[in-house]
Amino acid sequence: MSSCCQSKVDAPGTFQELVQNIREIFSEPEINVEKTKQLMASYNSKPEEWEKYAMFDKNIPYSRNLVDEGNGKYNLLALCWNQGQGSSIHSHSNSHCFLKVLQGSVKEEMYDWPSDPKLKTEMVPRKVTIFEKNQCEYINDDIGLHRVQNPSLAEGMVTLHLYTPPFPTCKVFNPDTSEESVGKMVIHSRFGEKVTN
Ligand code: CSS
Ligand code: FE2
Repeated sequence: MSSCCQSKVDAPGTFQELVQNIREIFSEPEINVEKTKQLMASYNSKPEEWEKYAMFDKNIPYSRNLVDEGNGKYNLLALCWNQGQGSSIHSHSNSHCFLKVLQGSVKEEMYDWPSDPKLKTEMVPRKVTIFEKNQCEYINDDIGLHRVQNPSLAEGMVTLHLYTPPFPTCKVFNPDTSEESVGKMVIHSRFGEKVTN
């Protein structure tokens, strides 16, 4: 067949339907990156459908709220970013990372892996992208490293992340020296209930 016949995904009507549809496509043995991206992008974000997970915490840059564990195959998390806050430059521990924008706009800086951390060179982004509400971004360690930020000083940002397989730690990098350390994937709430860490 010469022309492309990409299978279309039906847009989930609600956030709960999105969570359910993700479970369904991850019940298949192969991970289909394009299909997952399309599915996540096709959900039209409505705050009233996911706000029970979106627990902002003024005392930390961003909170990590578990929405679903996907039968141990993936973690689905709603991240709530305070105004102007962001992550460190980080890796994704050989997992797939999908990031869908639920509220606000996301600024992503993408970086190459440091060629030699012993050289202690400053890290300079390879690319800077803004993702708007409902868009879905994908990254893995072969693509590179990134830093995710809420560029707004007025509004909080909410993003939905799917990590498969789930991972407990990642590598974080000092932007001034490219030195590497271990970052822990702390969870602040599970299924809408606060966790006491
Ligand atoms: N890796 C960060 C968010 S950017 S993908 C985290 O999950 O905390
Ligand atoms: Fe990330």
